[in-house]
Amino acid sequence: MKVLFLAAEAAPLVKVGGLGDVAGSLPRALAALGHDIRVAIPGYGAIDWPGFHPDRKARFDVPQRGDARQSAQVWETLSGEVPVYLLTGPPIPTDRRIYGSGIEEDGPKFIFFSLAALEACRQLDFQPDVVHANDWHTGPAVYWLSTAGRSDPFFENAASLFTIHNLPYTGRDAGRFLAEYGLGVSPALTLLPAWARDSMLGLGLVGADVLTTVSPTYAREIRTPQGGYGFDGTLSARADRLHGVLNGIDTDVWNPAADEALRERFDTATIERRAANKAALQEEAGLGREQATFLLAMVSRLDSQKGFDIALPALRLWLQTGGQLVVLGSGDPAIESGLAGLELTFPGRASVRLRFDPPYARKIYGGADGILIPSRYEPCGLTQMIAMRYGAVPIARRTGGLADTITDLGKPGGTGILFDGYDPGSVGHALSRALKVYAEREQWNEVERRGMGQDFSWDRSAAKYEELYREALRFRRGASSTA
Ligand code: NHF
Repeated sequence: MKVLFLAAEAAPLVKVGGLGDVAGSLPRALAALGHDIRVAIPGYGAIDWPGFHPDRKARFDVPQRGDARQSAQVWETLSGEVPVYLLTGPPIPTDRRIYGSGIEEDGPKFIFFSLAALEACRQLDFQPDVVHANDWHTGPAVYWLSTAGRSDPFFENAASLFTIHNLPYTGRDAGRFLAEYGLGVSPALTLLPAWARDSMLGLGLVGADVLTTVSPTYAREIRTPQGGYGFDGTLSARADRLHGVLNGIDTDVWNPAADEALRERFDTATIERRAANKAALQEEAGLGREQATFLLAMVSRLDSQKGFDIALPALRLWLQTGGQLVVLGSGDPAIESGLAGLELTFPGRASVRLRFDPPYARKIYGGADGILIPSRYEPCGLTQMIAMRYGAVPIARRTGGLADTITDLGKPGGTGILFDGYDPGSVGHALSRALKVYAEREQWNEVERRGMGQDFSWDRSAAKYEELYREALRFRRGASSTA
C-alpha cells in the first residue's frame, strides 16, 4: 500500500514528546512490511537542515478561500529508508519554534501544513491509498479528504486513519482559520459537542474512516465521561471505527546490549553489569555511591498529566527514609520549582536535571533500580517500555497503556508495580511494596530480567495497522461515510 503518514513531529528530525518517537519508528516498521510509506512533517527552522540536507522537490500553491492562495514548498530527506517530506511556507516558523503559544499561531500553521502535505502528493504524483494522520494538528487533512476530497479524482479513493495520541489537546477555536482555507462546516459535525465543532481534533474524529488510539485501555477510557474530555459521546457513536493499538519502541535504538551511553552494556544473561551503571549514575548525579540503596528515577515531560502533584509528597517521604532519587525532565515552571526544591532539601540524595538530555536518559534507564510513572492518564507511555528493556522496574499508575504493558508483581510473570489511587498515599504504598521486594535481591533481579524479556518491538502493532489500513480502504471504497 502507498501510505502518507502525517505528524507534527518525527524523530530524529524533530522531537518534543512520544508522538515524535512513534512518527520516527512506526513508519520504518511498516516499510519493513513492504509498504511504500512516506512521512510528512512541517519544515521547521528548528530542524538541522545542513545535517539532513533535504532536496527541494516542488513549489506550489495551497488554495485558500476565494481566489487567495498561499505559496508552499516540499523538500525530501530520508529517515533510514523512509522518505520524509518537509513542508515549508509562510505559516511554518523559520526560527527555533515548534509548537506556539496558542491557536492564533498553531491554527494557521497546522492547517496549512495539513493541506500542503496533501497537495505535495499530487505534485509528486504519489497517490496514497491511505493517509495516516496523527493528533489534532493533522485533523484538517482528514476532514478535507472526507469532504472536498471525495470529488477530487486524485484523492477520491484515499482512505484515512486518524490516531489519537493525547485527547485533551484539541486545537479548538480554529473556525476562522479553517474558513480561510475553505474548510466549511458539514452535517457530520453534529456528532461533535457544540464547543468542539471548530476544533481541529474534532475534524479528525468525525472525518476519519478508521480511528485508533495508542492502547486498548485508553481506547475504552476515552469513551467514558472521566476520560473523554467532552468527546466521549462522539467516540462512543463511532465505537465501531475505534481501535486501541499499542505503541512499540524501536528495539535497535533502545538496546542495552549496544548502547554507547552506558558505562557497561548488558543483556539478560549479564544483568549484574547494571551495578556499574548504577555507580556511574550515582557519581554523575552527585549522589552517594551506595550500591545497596534503592535508586528511584523519573524521566518525563513536566506536565500536569504526569502526576507530579501526587508524586512530590511521596518523594519527600522516600528521601527522608533513606531512598535516592534522580529526575530528568523539563516543562511546566511550577513543577520544575517543586522538583528543584527536593534537590535543595536533600543534597546528595536527590538529583534533578531540568532539561532535555537524551544520553543522560539512557544512563538513567540503564542504572536506576525503579522508574516512577504516576500519570493522571497515559494514552500509551513509552518510558515504561524503555525502562523494562533496560532492566529498570516500572512503578506506575494503572491507567491507559501503563495498564496494558506492565504486569503487577502480585500476578504470575510480574514485571512491575501498579497502583490505582490518584493520591500521594497510593504512590507511597507502591514504593513500600517495591522496597520489600528489593530487599530480596534475587527476587528483584528476576523481575528485572522478566521486564527485559518482554517484546515491545513494533512487529505486532505494525501488522495491526496494516489490517486497519485495509479496513479503512474498505470503508472508503465502499463509500460508507459519516462526513
Ligand atoms: O505514548 C505517543 C505518546 C504516548 O502516552 C503518550 C502520550 C502522548 O501521552 O503515542 O503520545
